[in-house]
Amino acid sequence: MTDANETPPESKLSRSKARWAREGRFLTGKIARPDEQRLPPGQHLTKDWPTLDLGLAPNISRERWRLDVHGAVENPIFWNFAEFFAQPQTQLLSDIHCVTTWSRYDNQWEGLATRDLLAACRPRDEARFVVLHCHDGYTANLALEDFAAGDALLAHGWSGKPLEQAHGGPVRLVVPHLYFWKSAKWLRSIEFREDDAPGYWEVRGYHNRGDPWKEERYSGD
Ligand SMILES: Nc1nc2c(c(=O)[nH]1)N[C@H]1C(S)=C(S)[C@@H](COP(=O)(O)O)O[C@H]1N2
Ligand SMILES: [Mo]
Repeated sequence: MTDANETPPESKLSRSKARWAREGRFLTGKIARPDEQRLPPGQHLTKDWPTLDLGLAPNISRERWRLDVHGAVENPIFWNFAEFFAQPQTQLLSDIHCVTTWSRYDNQWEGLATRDLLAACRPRDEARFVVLHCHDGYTANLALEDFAAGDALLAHGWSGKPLEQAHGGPVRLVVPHLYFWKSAKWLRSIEFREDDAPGYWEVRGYHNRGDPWKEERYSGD
């Protein structure tokens, strides 16, 4: 496991993905609306579920896992898995859209809705951004409104089973309306901030928001 304060690793895939951002790979130049078209522009459907990450796949048991919620909140949280599991449970069905062009429909998630987390930690008025910190050193940033979307959750279950380590278990974020790189795996802490702080891909040429229907793949778009 990498200490999350170290510089996260580069890999063959992360170098390719940084190059794709410079080249504007996969861009179709089309815009679509989610109520008119289920598959965003430039995406293709897959039935299996690829794994994409920096290649570390940290092994954190439910026993060792903790969630640290801090920053601009009235009520900082430090939960173990049992305390996290005792929070209100939500089941949601949603589609995945990865910026490398695969999409996967009808993923069945179970966990804590981000709205319920917000009710528990109570962001202060000045909080406008959220940064997710992960056990492999990965980070992702979101506007508070995107984090608070009604279908966003901290997932511990997938298809009725515990979320697999390869897909970010014990707990990952799922934000279905943005490209999947925002959905941080192996979640360790959640930081609420006044100012934005671009994450791992956002400082490597990827779009700060990442709306798949607007094809917000790269920051140079
Ligand atoms: N901690 C962490 N979260 C991460 C990543 C990562 O490298 N580390 N990769 C992101 C990217 S680019 C994608 S596409 C999805 C992939 O999730 P999956 O492997 O479950 O398909 O996780 C996202 N969350
Ligand atoms: Mo990705």
